[in-house]
Amino acid sequence: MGDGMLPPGQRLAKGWPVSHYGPVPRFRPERWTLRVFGATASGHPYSWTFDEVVAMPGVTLVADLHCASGTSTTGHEFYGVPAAALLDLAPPAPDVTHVMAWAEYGYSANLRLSDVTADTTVMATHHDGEPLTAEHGAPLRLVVPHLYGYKGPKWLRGIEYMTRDRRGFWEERGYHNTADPWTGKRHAYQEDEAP
Ligand SMILES: Nc1nc2c(c(=O)[nH]1)N[C@H]1C(S)=C(S)[C@@H](COP(=O)(O)O)O[C@H]1N2
Ligand SMILES: [Mo]
Repeated sequence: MGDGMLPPGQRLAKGWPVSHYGPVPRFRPERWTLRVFGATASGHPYSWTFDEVVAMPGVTLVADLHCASGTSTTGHEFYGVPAAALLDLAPPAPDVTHVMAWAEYGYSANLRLSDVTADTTVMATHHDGEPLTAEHGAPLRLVVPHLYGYKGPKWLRGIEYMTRDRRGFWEERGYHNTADPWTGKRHAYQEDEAP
């Protein structure tokens, strides 16, 4: 949004707190790949090294982040590769409706295909002109500013194309499957219909 408005029930945090489940992984460039797999149009998986990802055309995005626990941080400037660009390089099969975004240690978040192709959904390498720090998701973090923070995996390693929806890490643990912060609905029991 970037206009100073916060979603319902959110309060502004001081600075940029670090919040995630589990340890911060160490980046090993020689072992690192970004994979696209599952229901690709070609039937084959795709894989890129980190150097190949950073060579893709990048965009700058100013975004606010909203954690479902009730804190928001505003005015982040992210630089990175639009997620839509990756979908152009590795097209999904026609019946793909959702993706699972996978991170180190098995963290995952399910997204509608339309969340991924949104022009504000970016695989960020930089924040406010500096490389992302490890605790904020280096080397690659999915930024999905129109959804609660748990839909944006730090330490992104893969995109799985799915022909139907499946719940990710927090979605399996009682958090809302859609995660639109502007509805104020954080929990699975507030879902209108079974996913
Ligand atoms: N890999 C991974 N990514 C994650 C999480 C996590 O536990 N593991 N937590 C998410 C949640 S709930 C939030 S609110 C944001 C917090 O990002 P920050 O620490 O940069 O503020 O990271 C998201 N990405
Ligand atoms: Mo969060």
